[in-house]
Parts: sequence; structure tokens; C-alpha cells
Amino acid sequence: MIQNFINGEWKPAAAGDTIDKINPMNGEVQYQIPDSKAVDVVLAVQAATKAFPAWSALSAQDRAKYLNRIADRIEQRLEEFALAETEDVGKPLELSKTLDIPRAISNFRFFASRLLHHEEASSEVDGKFLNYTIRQPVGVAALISPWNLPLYLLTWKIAPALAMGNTVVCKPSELTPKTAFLLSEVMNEVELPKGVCNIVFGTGPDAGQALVEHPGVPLISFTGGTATGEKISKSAAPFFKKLSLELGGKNSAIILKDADLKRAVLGTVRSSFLNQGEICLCTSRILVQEDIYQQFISEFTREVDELIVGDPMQVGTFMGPLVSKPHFEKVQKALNQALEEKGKLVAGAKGDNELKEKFKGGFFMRPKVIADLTNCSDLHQTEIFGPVVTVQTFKYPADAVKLANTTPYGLCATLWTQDLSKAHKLSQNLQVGTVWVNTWLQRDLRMPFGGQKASGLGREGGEHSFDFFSEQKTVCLQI
Ligand code: TXE
Repeated sequence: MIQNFINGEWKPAAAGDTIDKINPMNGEVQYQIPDSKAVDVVLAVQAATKAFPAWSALSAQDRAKYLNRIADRIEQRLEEFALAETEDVGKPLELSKTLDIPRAISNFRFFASRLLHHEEASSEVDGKFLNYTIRQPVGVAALISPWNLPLYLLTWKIAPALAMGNTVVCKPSELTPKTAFLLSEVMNEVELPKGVCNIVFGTGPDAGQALVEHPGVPLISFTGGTATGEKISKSAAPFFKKLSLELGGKNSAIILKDADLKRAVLGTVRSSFLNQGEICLCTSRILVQEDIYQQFISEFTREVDELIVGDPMQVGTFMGPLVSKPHFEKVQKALNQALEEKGKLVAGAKGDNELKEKFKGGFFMRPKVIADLTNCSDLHQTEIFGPVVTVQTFKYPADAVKLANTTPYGLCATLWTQDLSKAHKLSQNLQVGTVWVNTWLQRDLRMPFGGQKASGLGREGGEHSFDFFSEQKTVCLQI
């Protein structure tokens, strides 16, 4: 039974209410989680506040030891975590085992190591003054995470927050809570001091909102939808809280005529539909130079229609069900709009009914590729966040950059070309936080990660996470 983890103990929501967690495979109730309200959040923040002095006073070595112990324990329980992630999200078990859980382990190890090799600045002026910086924790950090990469993204916040000496109150998505609960077991197994890490389950408007508005929480790190990011930003503004927002995306894959076509096709199939297309970094717009359009689209659609969609527990499955009924309906609505706008379904026209038959009540669909929409269709602008991509052509590379930049978002882009001087030039002009050239989702945790425009505020990763999860102070001494 999943319960809140507050002050090192598991407990139900104070009012005893629960939320049904629905199985994406069949639409049935899988289990219940606490439907926490403000009172539960207050208890969690109290616990984190009480634990803060001792935790922030620990040496970097001791905090790093805890982070490494957490990583080791998750690694020992990898199969269990991977199964839980797949059963919650619907993603293939192979993906949970090779991407989600290993990355969660890396998050803890990376920031433990960074903490021990981290240097602060100092400078001396004309032999008269010595300046040096010190980094201090902020306090109780609110960490709010989404449902698409649940453990991967939650630990991307917990690790640097704890490394910097903060204590945390986590609010995972109510759609995919299981691995966060297993993580609370690990925190207990490694004897993390009580109250250092607290996990409260509940909805966004109740538990999430109460956490954002709590006056004892000076810092919020949020990953989720842009609309929610906006709400959080508004709630946090009067308190001048430190805020990091990693929001939605509408990412383009730009295929230039000199690209290695096979690599571009396979790379774009993966970047479009991995994790059912439910990654903020997924490709959702494919821009192909007109010279190679026919060749690209015929190879691309063939690969897409050959993808295996089905039981995520089966080896070879590329896509499982979408995460929830409301999300499935949101994606279907976008697809219907595209067809109403006379978009042409060039892949994914068949197979949905068979999936509905085979997985009764499940949120399954074949990956879709839509062509022939006009450039001003708002489907090129709105985040669909599912296995539906649009494809457009362009004449000159500069036209592709213009198309790619004409969305409210600015998270990432992929570029397929063998002319690397062109790649450097186009990368300069793309208004995004990350450009991948001839690859995708290759992540170096030392690099800044985040988006521009409606894709968010701030950067996390390496030093950027330490900057966000600490207060830097300059001390100037007359010598
Ligand atoms: O995310 P939400 P949802 C996009 C994607 C998706 C859309 C909405 O387009 O369709 O966002 O998805 C908590 N105060 N992404 O509804 O609402 C919520 O409980 C405080 C992109 O699942 O953003 C959950 O824990 N917290 C994204 C978390 O916020 C609130 C990944 C995310 O929920 C809250 C997921 C509130 N008022 C969705 N309302 C990415 N960038 O990867 C909700 N929450």
C-alpha cells in the first residue's frame, strides 16, 4: 500500500482519502495512493525544516556517502524499480531497465562525485583584498515531478538538492507514484536521517499547490506542463521563491539533403516515438529538405509502421500504452483535428482497432505521421506529447530554422547533416536549450539542460544544478 513518507515514517493522508491509480494496460484500478491535502504538506515541510540544520551541517563527504548508498541500493533493486515504472507508465520494460532506472542511479552518483570535486572561486586584488565565495543550502526544497520519466526526473532534482545540503519535500505525479514510493523504502534502508527526504502523494491542485504556496519552502523545482508551470510561477512570485521550470516542448527534427539518410530515418523514428512520444524532448515536427522528401518519407513511414506496439513486458515492444485515459483522449483530439484540417495520415492508418481488441480498456494507439498540413496549422505549434508527429518540407536550411523557431516553445531540436560547418551555423540560430546533431537524447549531466520561451526557466545539470540548489555568497577581506 503506497503511503506518504514523512519524517522517515509511512502514513496515509491525514483525512484518509485516496486516489485510484489506473492501469494504462486495461483502464482498471491498479492500486490506491494517498489523496494528500495541505495538512499533509504542512507535516512534511515541518519534518524537512526540523531535519535541515543537522543535514546542512553534515560534511560534503558524508552527504556524498548517502547519495552513493542510495544509488547502490536502487541498483540492487533495479529489476523491481524497472517493473514498477513499466506498470505505472506503460513504457516498455526494456526502456525502464536501460534508460529510466540507470539514469536515476547516475543522477545520485553524478552529484555525489560533483560535490566532492567542486571548487569555489576566489580572487586577490592588488595584494590588498581577498575575495572568496561560499555556497550555502537554501532550505526546504519543493520538488514536483511529472509522469513520463518518473524516477529519472524526480532523482534529477533530489540528488543535487540533497548534495547542496537542502532537505526536500517531493510531490510526484499522481499518475505514476510507484517508483517514488520504492525510493522512500531505499531512503529508509540507507538510514537517511528522518525528515531529510519526504514524499507526499496527491493531486497537483491540492498537494502540489499547497507545497508551492507554503511560506517555509523557499525553492521550487518543477517539471511538467507549461500551463501548470505558469500557475506555479504565479503562486510563487509574491514569495520571491527560487524557481526552476522544465516545461513542454514542440521539438523539430531538421533533415538536410546531405544527411546520412538511414541514420536520419532511424534516429528520427526513435526521437519521435520513444516512450510513446511522451518525453518533452521528443521530436514532434519533422522538417525535410524538399530534395530528399520522397525518399525520406517512404523509408520513415515504413519504419514507423513496422514498430511493435503492444505489451510493454514483451521483449521487442517499442511502444506500450499511453499513460492515462485523459492523456490518450488529448492525443486523439489532436489527431482528429489534423485529419479535419485535411492532414494526410502517411503512417499509422491501420492497427488501432486490433490494439483495442487485443488490449481491452487499454490506452493503446499506433504511431502516427501526418503530412500536408498547412504551415499555419496550430498542430505545428501545440504540444501533443504523444506518438503523433507532423512532417513538412523546406527549400533552404534557413527556412527550416524559421519554421523550427516559429513555436511558443524552445526546448530542443535535432539536426541531421554531414556538413558540420552548416550544423554549427544552424545550431546558433535555433532558439532552443539543446541541439543534437546526428544523434538524440545523448545526455552529459555536466551540461546545462533546460528550455527557452514556453519551455521553461533556468537550467539544471552540473554546476547549474548547484547554482540553483544553493545560495552563493561572496566574502571580501581587506588583507
Ligand atoms: O502534467 P502537469 P500533466 C506536458 C504534456 C502533458 C501536459 C500536462 O503536454 O500533456 O504537460 O501533463 C503537479 N501546483 N508534460 O497534467 O499537470 C502534478 O501533480 C503544483 C511535459 O501530467 O504539469 C504533477 O506532479 N503542482 C512534461 C506535476 O505537477 C501541480 C512532462 C506535473 O503535472 C499543479 C509531463 C499545481 N497547480 C507533462 N498542477 C515535461 N516537460 O517533461 C499539477 N501539478
